[in-house]
Order: sequence, then C-alpha cells, then structure tokens
Amino acid sequence: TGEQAYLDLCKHILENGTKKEDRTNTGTYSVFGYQMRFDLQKGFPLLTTKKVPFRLIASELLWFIKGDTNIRYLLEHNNNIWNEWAFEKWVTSSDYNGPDMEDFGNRSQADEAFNKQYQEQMAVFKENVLQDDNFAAKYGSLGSVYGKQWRQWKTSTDTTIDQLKDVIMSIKHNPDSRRHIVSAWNPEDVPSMALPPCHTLFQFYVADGKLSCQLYQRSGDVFLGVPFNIASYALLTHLIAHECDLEVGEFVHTLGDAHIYLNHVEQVKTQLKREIRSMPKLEITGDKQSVFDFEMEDFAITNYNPHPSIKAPIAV
Ligand code: DHF
Ligand code: TMP
Repeated sequence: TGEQAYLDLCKHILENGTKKEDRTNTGTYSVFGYQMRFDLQKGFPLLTTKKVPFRLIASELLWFIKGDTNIRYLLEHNNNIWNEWAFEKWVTSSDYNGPDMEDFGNRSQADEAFNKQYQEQMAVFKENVLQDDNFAAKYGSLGSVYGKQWRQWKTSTDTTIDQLKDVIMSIKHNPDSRRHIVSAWNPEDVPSMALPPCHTLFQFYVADGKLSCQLYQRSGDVFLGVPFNIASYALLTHLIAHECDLEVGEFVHTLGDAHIYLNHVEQVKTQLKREIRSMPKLEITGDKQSVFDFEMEDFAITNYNPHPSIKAPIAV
C-alpha cells in the first residue's frame, strides 16, 4: 500500500507490460486492471520518490470543483497542464493562420527549430486566452470535461444535475448508502471532448466515521498523470470529509489501461532506485466548511521533502 504500491505498479508494468501502440503514436508498455490502496490516515499520498507539484494539483481540483472547463482559470494560477489540449482546437481551426502546427506534440520533441515556433505560438495562445474574452470563450474551453459533468450534467429534460453537491448531501444524510457516485463519463458528450475523461467514475464509502473514496480510471499515464490523480482524489476526499465532519479513510485507485510511455522508461527506472521518504501531511487552515468555498490559501502540504523532480515529455 501507499507509495510502495505505486512503485510496485511501475515495476509490474516494466516486467509484465505488453508493448502496445497508442493514439499518440508514442508507444507504451501496458497492463489492464490494477488496484492500489492509500491509507489517508497515515499521511498525504504525494509521492516522495520524485517531487510532484502539489500547487498544480490543487488548482486543477479547485477548477473542477468550481465546474469550470476553461483553461483561463488555470493560466491565471500559472498552471499549464491542460494547455496542449486547448491549443490543439485553435491551431486546427480556420481562425489560426500561423505556421502549421500539425502533430505539434511529437514534432516539438523531435525538431528543435519547430519547437521554437511551437513555443512562440503557445505563448500567443496563452496571452489571447488570458486577455481576450471572446477568444477565451471559443478556444480556452475544453468542452464538456470534468467540471461540467461534476456540476452541470445535462439531462434529457434540459435541467442540470449537480453530482458533486448531491453526493455530499447523500454522504451527510445517508452515509450508509451504496450509491455515493459521481460519473464524468457522459457517452453523449464524449465525441465533443478535447480528451474524454480519464478519471471516469468515483464512489465514496462511509464506515467507522471515516470517508473513503474509490476511483475508476480508464486510462493511466503512470509516470506523469497517475501521481497527480492520486494526490487530487486524496485532496478531494480530505475536503469532503472536512465538510461532512468525518475522518479520512482510504483512497482506492483502480486502473483500466495502466501504461508507461516508451519515452518515460528511463525516468521510471531512475525513480525506482530511490528510497521512499516519510509522507507529508495536508493541513486545512481557516474555518471554511463548504467544499465549494475553498481557495488555494485554505490548505497546505507540510513535511514534504521529496527527491528531485524528474522531467518527461507528455504525449499529446
Ligand atoms: N495526456 C497524457 N498523455 N498524460 C497525462 O498524464 C495527461 N494528463 C492530463 C492531460 N493529458 C494527459 C492532465 N493532467 C502533467 C501532469 C498531469 C496532467 C497534465 C500534465 C505534467 O506535465 N506534469 C509534469 C509537470 C508539469 C509542470 O510542472 O508544469 C510532471 O513532471 O509531473
Ligand atoms: P487516451 O484518451 O488515449 O487514453 O489518452 C489519455 C492519456 O492521458 C493517457 O496516457 C492517460 C493520461 N491521463 C492520465 O493518466 N491522467 C489524467 O488525469 C488525464 C487527464 C490523462
């Protein structure tokens, strides 16, 4: 369990994974079906075998919780993790007239001259999203992604369902329920999404005064995405437990296609040689109760002394 479970997953994929092509043409080692458990009582599951930027995880989660699907909020928080998937919509539109950005993800890694052009266009894109309301509305939006499905799931009768608010109510008023579920997977919306949700569905569970959470993640980039996903759902569980006057229990992470990209293998091997350090803690400061009121300054990670970060290219 804990961080060792994550390292075991990495080792398991390197030893048993099938070499498998993927949408991004990067290639992966992949396994199907895997489960890890994190006891949140023991500490906060932010990996220590590499530095994981908690600030980015927290601002992304607050963005989901607000029901926001536009990267402007992330850019305002100096968070660039979703840029490529919004940028893609702009450079393939008729409004774009800069240099050809076809397959920019792969070409920016292989071709230094192209990478320079790409960085320039990305800077223009970010500036436009931040400064121009119309541009932001059109190209900053990622479509009906997490925030939309969590907070404003559209029904067949033209109303919306606030799944997050509803699940918090049901945890408070009917803790023993086996129906504390939030789904981000909306089959009607999937075709129009920048990236169909990777963290597809989650469920809460209350026992012995503790709140646990299980996530079903259909697809996991084990080196880059998964460390973020673990910390994000741990944070969400803490915030909801706080509002519901519960202790935290476990985070159970279930993965569908769990893969290591071929251009992450060396990084993973470096990480596997490192010793796990003591787990950090999450501190919730101030007296806010509602999950919906939290801002970045209302919580902090303490006692976090990780090994250095390890860089890797992201597959677009
Ligand atoms: N695509 C792929 N191929 N893998 C992903 O994990 C992924 N995740 C997405 C969107 N699309 C994706 C959203 N989450 C990073 C981490 C999570 C994430 C997006 C990006 C990332 O690049 N992390 C870097 C640090 C980034 C930074 O400092 O700005 C890391 O080293 O952890
Ligand atoms: P896919 O849609 O073809 O599965 O590609 C999505 C990639 O992004 C895949 O490598 C999984 C990864 N990913 C995560 O691991 N976690 C996340 O939170 C997100 C958004 C993506």
